Amino acid sequence: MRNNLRINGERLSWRLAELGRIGALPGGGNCRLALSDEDRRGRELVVGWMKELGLAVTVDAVGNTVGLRKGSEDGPPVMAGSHIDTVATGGAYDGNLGVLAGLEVVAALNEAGIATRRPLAVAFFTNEEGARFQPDMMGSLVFTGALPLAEVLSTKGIDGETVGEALARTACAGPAPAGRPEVHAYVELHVEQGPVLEAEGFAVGAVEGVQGISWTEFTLAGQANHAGTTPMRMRHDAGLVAAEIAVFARALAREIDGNQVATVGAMTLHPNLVNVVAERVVMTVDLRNTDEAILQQAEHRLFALAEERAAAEGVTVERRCLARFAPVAFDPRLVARVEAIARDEGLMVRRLPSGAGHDAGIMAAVCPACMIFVPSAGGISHNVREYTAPEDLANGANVLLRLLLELAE
Ligand code: HGY
Ligand code: MN
Ligand code: MN
Repeated sequence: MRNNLRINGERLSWRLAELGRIGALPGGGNCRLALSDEDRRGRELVVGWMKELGLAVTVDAVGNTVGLRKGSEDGPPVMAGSHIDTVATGGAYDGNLGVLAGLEVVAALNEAGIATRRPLAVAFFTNEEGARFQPDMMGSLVFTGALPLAEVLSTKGIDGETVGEALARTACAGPAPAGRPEVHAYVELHVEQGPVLEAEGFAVGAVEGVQGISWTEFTLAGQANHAGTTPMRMRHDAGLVAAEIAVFARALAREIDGNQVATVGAMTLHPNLVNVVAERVVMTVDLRNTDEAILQQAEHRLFALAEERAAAEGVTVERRCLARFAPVAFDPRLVARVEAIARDEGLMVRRLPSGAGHDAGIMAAVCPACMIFVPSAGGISHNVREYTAPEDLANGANVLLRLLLELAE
């Protein structure tokens, strides 16, 4: 009975589409920023499904939500999870797939009348994206005790509201204790968000780990002045230094090559007017690499460049770390199981690192963890055109089903 158990691909696609209607953007895609009203509505929908499936739902102080399916024995559950918050130009699959595929596994087990020895859990963690409140993976960091709750609650988002205020306004918090996780193993199904699987013709990725992440916010302060009357030699143009940092970040990534990536995603000039030399710029630089030592070198070179160019322009520079994660390796036994199950399903599978951060990278600190990737069309993500074919979604969910069943016995 267990061997030919399958998930229901149509129902999985239907749930993804239903969740995708919340925070839907006019031209397609989603905006459900963490602890926004849209996030709250998405949570209500998913918690409703959890309850329909007979799961006991608990919510902790930052809104991490866990649906628990009893096993024939008590003890730490086998957990599937991910996130349902999105970036402002998000797609329908990033995060959502891992949560809804977990619910699909529960539905398949319920329909087949299968009880597992260990309890099963399906979780979504608050603010995985880190787009509104930094750092990313904030919820799973609190869940695992890696980030103090008080520090998180006082964190101010890019729109000025703190996490604590947003939790109060949206009533997303709950009474479950945070920071003392008891999880037997954690498996996260996720879209690759990159081009590798599709370009090389693989159906599944057995993810070996998550690359290191460094998010830095630079505040550059120069002098507002008249664009027409101020001689070039007298300028202290924060906008110029910001541009030099951005150009250097790209050149640095190209020079280091390999897995090094660099992104200037946010930049705000003040007063941001056509005829005023920029007085102040707040900008972010996202550096990542699978190798921690190289990532540190990249950081040091970037910081030195920012200091040097700011001094040359008579601009001051302040730096704030928004997020910093060293590379994480997943449990090799689980990675091997993902690979073996995918092969047994007749699916082409390859190992690869994750370029994106994930809750699995945080959960790996407290229990054996792994990830299953399925292809992203065109390697596109954090973009409303994000897409993964229904067959790929179902393939990934069936690998998830089999691995969860193995771990729960
Ligand atoms: O930034 C990331 O890698 C993830 O999407 N939070
Ligand atoms: Mn994600
Ligand atoms: Mn994401």
